[in-house]
Amino acid sequence: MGKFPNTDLYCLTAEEYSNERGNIEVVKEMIAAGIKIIQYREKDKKALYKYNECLKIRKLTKEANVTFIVNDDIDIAIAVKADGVHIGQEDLPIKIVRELVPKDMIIGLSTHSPEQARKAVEDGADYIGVGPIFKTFTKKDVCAPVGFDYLDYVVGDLAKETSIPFVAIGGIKESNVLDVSRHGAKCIAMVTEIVGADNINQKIADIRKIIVSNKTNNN
Ligand code: 3NM
Repeated sequence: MGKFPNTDLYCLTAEEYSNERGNIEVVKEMIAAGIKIIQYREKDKKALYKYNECLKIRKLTKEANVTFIVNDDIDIAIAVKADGVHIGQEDLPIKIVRELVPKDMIIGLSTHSPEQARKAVEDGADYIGVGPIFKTFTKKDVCAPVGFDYLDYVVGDLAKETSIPFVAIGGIKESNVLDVSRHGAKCIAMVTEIVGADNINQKIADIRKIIVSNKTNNN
């Protein structure tokens, strides 16, 4: 099983929302801003194109000691020696993915309900995505927002039974991240809010200030 890093922000690529910037440029900016986990997520590109981009991102993330996760494509994740792969409810079962990947590879799973979270734990996922917390247009086939009810379940009841890391995702912005943080999400994922920012470094710094202010207030 792979080890999920202890970090506050989880960034994902989405070139179509990146203000004309390429994924490599965006990833470099994320790394320069101190991001510790990056997922390559491109639904509509061809395998060879994705493989070539992932090779470059693998090199950049390795040099910076950043965890690199590939969305959906187990073969590309293995081929570029990514740290992990992230899959959805309609992809191959976790147990099968575990048989295919190197033994220390991180396997993440998107979940949208308490039942899916419990099954992910049973099946041996290394971390789960919890969402969509708010409405999002970035993931095309996602279910309706789960709101805070599902996040509260993961932070509360599920955490009593297991210590599986989780990442809150879906419609999270600088303007609502404080609420997500207050509900107990320690790691928060954002796509468009970060890749679409005019200044990625500044956006990440501003979001981090908000997350830290919540931690400070709780102490
Ligand atoms: N997964 P944005 S929502 C990739 O709920 C993804 O599993 C989701 O994009 C889930 O931050 C989502 O732009 C898209 O709303 C999140």
